Amino acid sequence: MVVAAPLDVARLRADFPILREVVNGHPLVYLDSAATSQKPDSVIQAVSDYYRFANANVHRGVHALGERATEIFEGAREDVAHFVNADPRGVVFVRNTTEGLNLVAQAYARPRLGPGDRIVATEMEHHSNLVPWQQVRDQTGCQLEFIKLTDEGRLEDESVSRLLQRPTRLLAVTHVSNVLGTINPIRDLVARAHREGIVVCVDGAQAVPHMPVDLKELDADFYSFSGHKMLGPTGIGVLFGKPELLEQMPPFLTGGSMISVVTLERTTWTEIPHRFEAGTPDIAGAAGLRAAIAYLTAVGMETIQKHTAELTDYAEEALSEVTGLVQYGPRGEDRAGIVSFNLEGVHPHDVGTILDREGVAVRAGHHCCQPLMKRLGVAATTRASLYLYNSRGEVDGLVAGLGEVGRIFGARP
Ligand code: 7TS
Repeated sequence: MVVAAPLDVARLRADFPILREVVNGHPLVYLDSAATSQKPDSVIQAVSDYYRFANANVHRGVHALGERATEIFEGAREDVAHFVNADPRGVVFVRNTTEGLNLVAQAYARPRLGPGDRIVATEMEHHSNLVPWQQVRDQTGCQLEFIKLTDEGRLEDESVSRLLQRPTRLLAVTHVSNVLGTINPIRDLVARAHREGIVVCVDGAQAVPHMPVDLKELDADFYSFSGHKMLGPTGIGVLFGKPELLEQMPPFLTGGSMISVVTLERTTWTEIPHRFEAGTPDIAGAAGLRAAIAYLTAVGMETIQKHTAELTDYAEEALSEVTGLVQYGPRGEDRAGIVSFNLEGVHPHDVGTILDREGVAVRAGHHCCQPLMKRLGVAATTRASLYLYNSRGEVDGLVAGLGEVGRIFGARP
């Protein structure tokens, strides 16, 4: 087992220029990395260098800049493949997790499913891994059912067993919940699904940034994630699909860059993964994503996971001391760096607004998980999400800010 070295947070924070911002008179405490992460200088520099020294379109120029741009873009594909231990032929560049999941829904599920088939998702899905499947249900007449949650916020095993059998054809499940922090047992779910011939599509948006992910080991058929949540720029994301499945799929979007031969009558598709990358891609984004992967790799994903886990334990402990505070999500090893809570009698938007006045950035709302809010019996939660650049001092800042909320609302003595 790899023993992760402790993180030197103070040193690492110097790499993130935005963390030096002062917000409403206070040093910024950024606890919203689940929405989007901040970017180190090296990523910002890589994007800028691309435009300064390599800007050209990919896969077409015979000139030097075209070659540089293509090298950056295809190099990014290799780096992504290496980072998540996947075959680069299965790495499709998309805009974000959402687009990757829509691609699977429309190019894999829609042509294959019909009345009598079933898609299974879970009650904890982000809307991005829920609405695309409702669309497929409406387009094909298949059924859509949901794995229930336990009160701790884990997948209910009885529900998993009942639904992971015929007529289920596809399981759509998140690796890590963006509200509860639950880490789902993907490897086990995939094994159970595959025994029944069920294809598995995983939403990896909150997993790849925070823990080592090995796609060969997980064996999921599709796996989608976003660059912007893992220190990379906005506008670039990844859909991994097993090459043998991608080979059988029609394109999702059509146009330039994804064709083999075009006549006025018809078109043949080019090979994977380019078949799924119509139009000029986000080359600058790919340059930034490479730098983000280099940064994460240099720090070490085990180290990042361990740091966040320790900080999460610290936050849970500190928050449990706050009067009238209710926390959601499981406690234990299967928990990522996300802490959702409510303060009795105070709307999360008010909590978020008062915390912002103190320089503390959290997210308040339904977090694009309205069905999960219904399951929890709340309209919204406040969520603090932790990452490699966060410190115990910042968690203390959150707790102090909540003290201020309590004073304003009279919830504390
Ligand atoms: N899936 C999960 C689990 C997510 O947390 C998010 C974004 C997405 C999908 C969509 O990612 P995108 O890059 O395509 O937008 N989650 C959040 C959040 O929790 N707060 O803001 C965005």
